[in-house]
Amino acid sequence: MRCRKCGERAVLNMRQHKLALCADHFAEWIPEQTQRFIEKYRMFRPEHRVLVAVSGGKDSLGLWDVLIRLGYSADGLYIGLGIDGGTGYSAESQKRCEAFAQDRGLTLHKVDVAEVEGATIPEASALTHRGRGKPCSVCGLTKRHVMNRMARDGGYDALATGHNLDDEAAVLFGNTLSWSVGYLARQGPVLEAHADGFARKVKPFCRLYERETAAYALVRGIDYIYEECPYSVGATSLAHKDLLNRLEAGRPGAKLSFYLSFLQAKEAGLLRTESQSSADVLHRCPSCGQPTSVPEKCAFCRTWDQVRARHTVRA
Ligand code: Q46
Ligand code: ZN
Ligand code: ZN
Repeated sequence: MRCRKCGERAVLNMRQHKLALCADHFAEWIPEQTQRFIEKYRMFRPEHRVLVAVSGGKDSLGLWDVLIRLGYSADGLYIGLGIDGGTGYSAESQKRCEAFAQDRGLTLHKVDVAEVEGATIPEASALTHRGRGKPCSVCGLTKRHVMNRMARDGGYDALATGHNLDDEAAVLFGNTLSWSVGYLARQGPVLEAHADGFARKVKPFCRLYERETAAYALVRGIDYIYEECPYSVGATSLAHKDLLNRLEAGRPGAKLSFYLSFLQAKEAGLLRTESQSSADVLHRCPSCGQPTSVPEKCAFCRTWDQVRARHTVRA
């Protein structure tokens, strides 16, 4: 297989785009595509400040690399979850993020959950009834809260995450299976900061296949953590990814067209009433000040109050 642009040996054949590229041209193509999506979905402009949530994985570090290459002012945010899983997952991922930032002279904000809140994510999960023994529920809640707080307090115009097309298609598939209208209404490349105190969230890689973001990290020589979080094993989203990969194998482009058709349908007005009604009623949490759908403490504050109360009793 030869590169379509220069005839050199291709490193990746993207059947869905009928495009094969060599390492150099592929390393150029990814930022061009990302810039196109940033503009198309009006994610942010050159004068804006962006906060990139980095986990040490290929997607988030790849995204940070692309944004810097495109000339954007982008800082990183690493959230220490205190997950070990026998591989020192959190410690390893933090090292990769720190090394990435240091080598390039970039600013990395770090928030260690155990330091700030008094317990690691697995400890907190064991002390609450959220998520039936799996820490993902407490983890997701905490990450959303910290990302929002850091973006808001740091005066960033947008919070960027490294979600790729495989992630987005799997979430879309799950939400479609259960017809979770509220979640469907909120899914997309941009989640507007519709309420005061909510940061604007953007996903510049949402149209890139996972094999493309992995190949990008490789050709750019980015040192990322290969291991997934140990708790991601057995997640429903992985089963959905597997199903979609089988669809894609038989019909290249199936994943992309599933996602893009959804965005078009949404644009055409599907889900409109629901999205407006669910976004309208927002209160301010009396404890942390973040917007919440209930007229009392938000789920984050209630959960961590419970964790601290039980932690103290046990100690
Ligand atoms: S939610 Fe669950 Fe992830 Fe948190 S505990 Fe790991 S798998 S990191 S995206
Ligand atoms: Zn080439
Ligand atoms: Zn709160």
